[in-house]
Order: sequence, then structure tokens, then C-alpha cells
Amino acid sequence: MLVLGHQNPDCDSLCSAIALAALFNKIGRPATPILQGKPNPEALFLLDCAGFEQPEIRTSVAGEDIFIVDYSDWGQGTSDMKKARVRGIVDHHKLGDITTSEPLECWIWPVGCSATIVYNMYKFHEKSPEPAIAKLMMGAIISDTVNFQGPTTTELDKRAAFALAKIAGVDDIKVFAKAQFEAKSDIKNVSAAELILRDQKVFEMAGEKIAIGQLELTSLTVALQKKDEMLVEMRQLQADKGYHSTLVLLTDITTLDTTALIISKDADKVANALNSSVEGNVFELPGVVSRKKQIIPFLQSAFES
Ligand SMILES: [Mn+2]
Repeated sequence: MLVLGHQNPDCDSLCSAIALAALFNKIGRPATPILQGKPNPEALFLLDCAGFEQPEIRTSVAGEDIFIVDYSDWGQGTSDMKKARVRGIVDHHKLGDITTSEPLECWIWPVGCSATIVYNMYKFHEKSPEPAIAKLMMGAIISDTVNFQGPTTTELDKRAAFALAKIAGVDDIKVFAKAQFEAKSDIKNVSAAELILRDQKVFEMAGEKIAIGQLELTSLTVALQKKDEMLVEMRQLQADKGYHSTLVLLTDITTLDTTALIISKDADKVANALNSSVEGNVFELPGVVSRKKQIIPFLQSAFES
């Protein structure tokens, strides 16, 4: 069985796939983690910290048994995923559109991170993750919950992360989180084209496609210097893909505020849905850090009403 996260792999997609495959191997269900693409720099930092090799990148899963983590939409899988047998889902997003022809094992909880659910699957099976795996899972929880400051954070996430830190031998989660966040904030040498696609997800609302990327940074200074270059790339992507809107969220994880860049057929509609207003392809979202909880539901109701 192959275990895989979504496109544009982040920490959770990478670490939860590795951790879940390791659990399955412990309970006699042979499994291999794979990736749909190159992991982001923060995920690479975690791999390096834990001393893991990067799983194989595969963009085809036709004919395979698969278990997916951190999504439940066909659109975030490989283009041939409908030709695979989906055996299970671990996720913490809104329910997507995947259906199956056979019963499946589904673990979908409203928590801050898929790794929190995988940790509880270990407990369910009365197994403990190896220290290196525990470190990956802890890092995924720190990432998804923005070190427990994000609005999706639950008690279950905190409990899981602290238990995993203990297994991993990490004495101070805060120190670990700081190094991890610095790794993802280092964007000086990253091209605008690459930045706009980082952590990008495409959402379908009332037949329109809205692409939303997010950069979580300890400071917005360098990103704002690249603003004009990013807008050029976003305009190009928008034209190539026929999106209704292309957004890049620049989220300051120290102040927990977001500045959004937008190219859109109707930028006012998007900004107004989020209680903001656009000025020169930019709008401010104070107190917003979570795309899934503070952005998507509001866009969805504006587009689908
Ligand atoms: Mn996640």
C-alpha cells in the first residue's frame, strides 16, 4: 500500500505519510510513503533534523492500494487517483469529494494537524512511534498549528505534540519551533514563480477556480520586496489556468496577521467576503492565519450564495 499526502507537500503531508506508513509496517500492513512533489523547505528541514531520506516522488498511483493523508479531494491527488483503490483517509480539513466503491478506513477529526490523528492511531493500535518518527510528527503539529497559536489548535494537538517531544528527546518545543520557522522564512533566494506556488491549493466554488497559496514567515519584509514580481507571476498563472482568482497569503507568524496579494476577475468580491478592501492588488487581513478556518468558509458562502 502507498501512503501519500497532497500536491505541494507541506510538513503534515510529508511527516504524516511517513509516520502512518511506519505504523502500518508495525502492525503487519506493508506500506510505503510517497510524495507527489518536492517538499517545501520547512518539510525538508524536518526530514534533515530527523535524519530521514526523502520518500520517492510519484505522480501516478493507478492500480495501487492507497491511503491518503491531509486531504479528501480528488483535485489534490494525482491526476490518475481515480484508478487507484482508496483504502483509507486521515484528514483534518472539510470533507472533500472522494468517494469509493468499497468500504474504507476513515479518520477525519476537527483537529489542528493530521499528525495528531496519526499519533492517536498509534495509541489505538497500542504502538509507539520511533524517536525520529516522533520528531517528524511533532514538527508537523508545530507547523500546522503555528506553534499552538493558530485558531485550529486543539487540546488533542498539544497533548500529542508534548508526548511526541518526549519520545523524540526534544526538551524545549519553543526552541525547536523557532529553528523550524526560520527555515521556512528563508526566502531570499527563492524565485517569485516558486513562492506563489508554495503551499498553493486550488478550490472550486460555484464552478469558479480560486488558487490560494500561503507563505508563513517570521517577517514580511523580504516577501513584500518581491511583491511586484509575484504579482507578475500570479497574473501569468491566472491567464494560463483560467482561474477566477489567484491569491498569495503572506502570513506573519509572529504577529498572526496576513497581507494578501490578489489577481482576480472580481477582487472586490473576494476582499469584501473577508471584510477587507483591495488597494492595488493587496488587502490586509488582521488576525488571520488559517486558510481553512478563516478564509475558505467565507469565500465559499460569498460564491455559493
Ligand atoms: Mn495538515
